[in-house]
Amino acid sequence: MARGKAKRTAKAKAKKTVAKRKAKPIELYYWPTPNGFKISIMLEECGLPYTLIPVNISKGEQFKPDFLKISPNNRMPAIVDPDGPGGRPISIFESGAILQYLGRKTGKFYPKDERQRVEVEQWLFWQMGGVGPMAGQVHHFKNYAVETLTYAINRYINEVNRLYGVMNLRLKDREFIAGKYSIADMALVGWVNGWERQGQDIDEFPYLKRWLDTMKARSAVKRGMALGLELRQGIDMKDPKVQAVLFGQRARTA
Ligand SMILES: N[C@@H](CCC(=O)N[C@@H](CS)C(=O)NCC(=O)O)C(=O)O
Repeated sequence: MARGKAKRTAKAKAKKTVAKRKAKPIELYYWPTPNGFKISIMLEECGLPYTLIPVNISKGEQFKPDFLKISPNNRMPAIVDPDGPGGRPISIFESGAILQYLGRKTGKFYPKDERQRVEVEQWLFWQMGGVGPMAGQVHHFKNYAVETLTYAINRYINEVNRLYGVMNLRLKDREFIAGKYSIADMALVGWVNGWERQGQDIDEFPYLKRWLDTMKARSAVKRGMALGLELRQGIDMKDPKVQAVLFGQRARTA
């Protein structure tokens, strides 16, 4: 085959492959909560095609054997990327790991430069180990627990207050938590947006408030945080059936 023609054929083939790749949506195992929003926001920001697979955690769908194969910790979010490394499917659980994967895959919102990457990772892990779990405990003891445990409520409200203070100071002289907009901001926004339910007053934290407004004005963030909200309508977290599924879980042996 003539060289020019061979080149053109190779180019056309490559184009076809790209088109094929684009056509394979990422499967998003999801329920509309702050942890779920992290991934819907990232997918929206990157313009990646995805299919929504609801995991109704109030009904125990997180314990379905097929889901546990993807997410052995019986928690959403999780993803399956049919076009993973080497062109083979990959499944990922843990929202932080998913954000990093999507950041590496797309080259977006997760800088390659080591210093900038470390900045992002510090704040991403700070969210994963701090803001998420602590705000989650406030939600539990303040809003869901059938017993009122003042000590527990105050302990977690205070810890979230401390964390918001850290974030507020950090944002005093930078627009986003790691400087430039990144996956760390996406990990935080769904949680900070719940400040009222967490017994906080956002006016105490002017820089954090400014950041939250900036975040919520982004159209991908709006779309990400609106995804599937209708699914959880009418679910009462104090319903004993829901509480039996979600609270008091203990080790499973199989
Ligand atoms: N560290 C996990 C936490 C995920 C998580 O806690 N997900 C909750 C909803 S926000 C869940 O799936 N709960 C189901 C259950 O408690 O059984 C992550 O960031 O992905």
